Formats: sequence, C-alpha cells, structure tokens
Amino acid sequence: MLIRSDESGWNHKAGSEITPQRVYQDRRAWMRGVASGAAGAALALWAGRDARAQMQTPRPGKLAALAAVPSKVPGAMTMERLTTYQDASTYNNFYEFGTDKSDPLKYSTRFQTTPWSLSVEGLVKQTRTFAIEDLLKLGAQEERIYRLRCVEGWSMVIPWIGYSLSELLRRVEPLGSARFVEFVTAVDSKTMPNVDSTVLEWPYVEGLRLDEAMHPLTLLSFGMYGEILPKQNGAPVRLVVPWKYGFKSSKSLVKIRLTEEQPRTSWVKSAPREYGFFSNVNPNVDHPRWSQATERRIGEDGLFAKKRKTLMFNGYESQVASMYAGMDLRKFY
Ligand SMILES: Nc1nc2c(c(=O)[nH]1)N[C@H]1C(S)=C(S)[C@@H](COP(=O)(O)O)O[C@H]1N2
Ligand SMILES: [Mo]
Repeated sequence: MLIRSDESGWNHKAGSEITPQRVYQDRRAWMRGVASGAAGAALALWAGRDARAQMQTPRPGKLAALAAVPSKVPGAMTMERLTTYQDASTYNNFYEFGTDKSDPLKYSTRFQTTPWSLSVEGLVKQTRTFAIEDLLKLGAQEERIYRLRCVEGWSMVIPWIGYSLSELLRRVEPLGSARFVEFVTAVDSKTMPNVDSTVLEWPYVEGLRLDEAMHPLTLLSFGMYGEILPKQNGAPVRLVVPWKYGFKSSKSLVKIRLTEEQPRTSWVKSAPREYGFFSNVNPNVDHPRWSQATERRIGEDGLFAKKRKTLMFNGYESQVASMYAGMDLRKFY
C-alpha cells in the first residue's frame, strides 16, 4: 500500500478507485462539449480515446517492495493532473512490439519478465548481475510524478516508482575513465513480434553522459500508479529521464555498460539528422520535420483541446540546465 502525505497533493488510495472517477469527469466535459456545439472535433478525438478505453487488461498488481513515499528530490513532484492509468497503459511506444500506439499492450502478452536480471559492466570496479528481486531492494523506493514528453509532440504526467539510477551506479564503482553509460534493452524474437523489422536496429540501445546518468532526477523505475510496471510500459525495469525526449527512457533493461566513448544509440543510427545523442526537450530546436514548440497532453484531447507550450528541458530547467552550460544546444541536439 502506498503511503502518501498530503503535501504530495495527490490522494488517490488505489489506482482502481480513481480511474473510473477521472473517466467520468472526462465524459462530463465531453457532454458539455456536445451541448455547446463543439461536438464534431471532440467526437473524432473521443473515438480514439474510447477505443483505447475498451482495451483494458488486468492490472499487474502491487508488490510489498514497491511501497513508496513521495520523493524529496528537487523537481520530482508536480501538482499537475495525472494522466489516467488507462491512457498511460494503452498509448505506448515500444517498437519491439509494433509501431502503433496500441501494439505494445496488444502484442506483449507472451513476453516474459520473470525471471529477470540486469547486468552492470564496462568501466566499473565491480561488474555485477542483479536479479530483479535484489535490484528492487537496492535503493529506497520513491514515488515521483514526472512529465514525459515524446519527441512526436505529446506528453503525459505519470506517477513512477523507483530510485535514482545513481544508487545503482555507485554500487558498481565507476572507473575514472568512464564518461558515458549505455543502456541495452531486451530482445527476444520469439515473444517480440516486431524485432525482425528494420524500423530500428535491435536491441534498442540508448545512452547518457555519466553526469546525466548520475543526476538525481534520472530514475530507475519498477512501477507506476502504485503497482509494478505493466509490460507495455517497460516491465520489469526501465529508465525515466524526464528532461529528455521519451525515447531516451529505455524500457525492459537487461544491461547497463559504462564506456569511454559515446554510445551508438538506436535512434541516432537510424536517423542521425533527426535524433541526436542528447535529445534534451527543447522548444527552440525543431525536429527537421516538425516543430517542437508545443505539445498535446494525452487526456486533454476532448473538449477545449488546447496545445501546451513545451518547456525548456521539459520544465526541469532549474535542476538540469547547469549540466549543459556553454554547450550549443542546436549543435548538440
Ligand atoms: N525498449 C524500448 N524502450 C522505449 C521505446 C522503445 O520503442 N523500445 N520507446 C521510447 C519512447 S519513443 C517513448 S515516448 C517512451 C514511452 O514510454 P511509455 O509508453 O511508458 O509512456 O518509451 C521509450 N522507451
Ligand atoms: Mo517517444
């Protein structure tokens, strides 16, 4: 059971209790839209949302080791309205299972997340492999409410559970020569229907500079909304890097490697002019094919579907900007 203090500004007891209420509120907003004659566009958007609402699957459930308290890390909490569990678990990018937003839920059923282990290797004093059960207990689990901004122009606000990646990294003692961290995720052609496609090079590989990986906001996450992660969101362990575009937040991690050279990431390999190594959220640097100035908050697609202004570093500027002092962010996109 989650323990929440009132200061978190968020009082839901169990996810299942809040979701119907939020759906209800959204429906009321939609009804008002119909009444005021704004129904056309709202109806079209609602159709997609309602289709996703049909896709509910059993929730993965709670775990004693996930009893989390609200984080005290600066920037790790927000008063913003949460994205519904329904939206966060049915509208996903996880290309190993397909490129449609609904594919990760639909096609991840055969993917096995137990047993699971994560190895940490490369330029470290202690190469180690952690069983997921041990990894869960390595740091104190916290709840953090992060915005996640996808490079495609939408965002969500999700209560994640986990601890700072730095907790894990300091256990393996990085060597002085380590400058980057590479993240390698699971690949299994028997249970992942899209890994024989050439849309990306598999396994999905991402990377951070060592200081970014050690930043307290960089989260190693095991759960969301008080429960263990569902497969479509990256079970059993993923990264969440809230000031970077969503694709930096690698799901279903199997290996973390400390390196001297900048890792060659899957997205940089597939389209280097569109996706850079840093990929910090930046409204002033457009993607070559679209603007990054605004975003659509998932769940706000009913009535009054107003786009939001995208914030520098996704709103985490005061926490992270100093890491990029003096860097030309147009060049290092
Ligand atoms: N292994 C893996 N991790 C991944 C992806 C992926 O395709 N494969 N997609 C990324 C992208 S583009 C985004 S926006 C986020 C989405 O996370 P969510 O579905 O939990 O919101 O996961 C990221 N992590
Ligand atoms: Mo994304």
